[in-house]
Amino acid sequence: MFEHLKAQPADKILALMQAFKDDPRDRKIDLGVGVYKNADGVTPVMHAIKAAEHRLWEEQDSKAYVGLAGDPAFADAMIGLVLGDSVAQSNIGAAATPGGTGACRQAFELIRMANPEARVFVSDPTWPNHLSILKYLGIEAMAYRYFDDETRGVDFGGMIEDLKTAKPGDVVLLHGCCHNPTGANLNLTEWQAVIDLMLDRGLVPMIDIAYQGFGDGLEADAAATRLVAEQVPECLIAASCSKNFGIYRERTGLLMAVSQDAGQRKLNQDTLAFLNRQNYSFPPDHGARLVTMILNDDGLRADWARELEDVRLSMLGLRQSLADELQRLSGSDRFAFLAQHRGMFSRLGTTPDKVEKLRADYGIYMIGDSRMNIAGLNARTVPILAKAIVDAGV
Ligand code: PLP
Ligand code: TYF
Repeated sequence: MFEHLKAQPADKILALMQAFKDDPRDRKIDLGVGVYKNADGVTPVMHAIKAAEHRLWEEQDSKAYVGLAGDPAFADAMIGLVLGDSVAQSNIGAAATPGGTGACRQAFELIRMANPEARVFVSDPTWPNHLSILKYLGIEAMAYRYFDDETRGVDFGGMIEDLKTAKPGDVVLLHGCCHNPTGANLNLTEWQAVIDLMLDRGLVPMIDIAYQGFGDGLEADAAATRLVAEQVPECLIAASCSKNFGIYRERTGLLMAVSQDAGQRKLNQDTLAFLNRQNYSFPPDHGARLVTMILNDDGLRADWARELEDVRLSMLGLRQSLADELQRLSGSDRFAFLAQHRGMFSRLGTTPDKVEKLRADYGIYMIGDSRMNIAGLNARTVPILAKAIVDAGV
């Protein structure tokens, strides 16, 4: 049997992570995988998570199974965080999933079950796992223009033009904030235009929100998702807790199915539970429990929000100093977009050859499409990167 297996394409981001580890050079700089790192290059356990774990250790007296959709208290807390009061809780079916990846996977499965004809429109570029999971599930992915190579902003005209080719029932996958891999985002006026188009054409939005709190703040980063959820008849929202709670390996996420028709909720909820059962029975609980505890406790929540805000501001500071340094060294404003982008990533917008040159000659690791993890920088490495970018002729 095993001899029939075919080698599968590797995840380029994870392959780069390994290449970085294997590089013996001291001066190497890792701007690859999307993991937050502080100025010392450490991905810390957040203070509120430590405190919640401590409390959980003292108070938890059972690890028996919870439920197929996870603990409803986790869903309620996350719905509050992501959607605020934009949609009545009674209109939302939700299930805990292993991370945001699990939420995306379950969302795609639900789409395929509900409408096998549906195609999923994805931004060009998007997070590579979107494409690989869609392909694996046999769902047709259609790219819509998104990144403008000239301005390094959003090609909004191209995006709208491409979305106009979608048929009723097709799904539009949108990044709620902090677009991965580009860092370029729609403003709220543009979001409204996309919503109007989706309403006009009967398209179903799916929002992947994996970086709430990393861009313009917890509330601002959720604004677009809320705008969508309160206006469209139905949508799917895949939320990840990996980044904003720093609990990557705990695999914590939530899939929400929002319907303006409250009568639809039970079927949505039951379907999400069914899909969990088919894939892994019960979703992981540890991270979800910590998140619930933090969001429902005023003290822990304030502590968490403060630390998250420090993380956000540190990345904004790095963006600004990199843009400033590049302005100084290149004598031009052509890198100003770095300070406009939001979230963990920016697409530098250079060729694979230059990306390879930066790796080979300077020990700077970014993804082949020139995506940089801004959190991989610090005050010492910003000038090194800026000089390398200019010297390499980017
Ligand atoms: N969606 C996007 C766009 C991401 O960048 C990520 C990665 O962090 C995820 C989803 C899901 O991450 P995880 O499965 O670790 O929660
Ligand atoms: O884009 C990133 O770097 C993060 C982390 O298969 C990640 O989203 C990378 C690859 C992967 C899962 C998560």
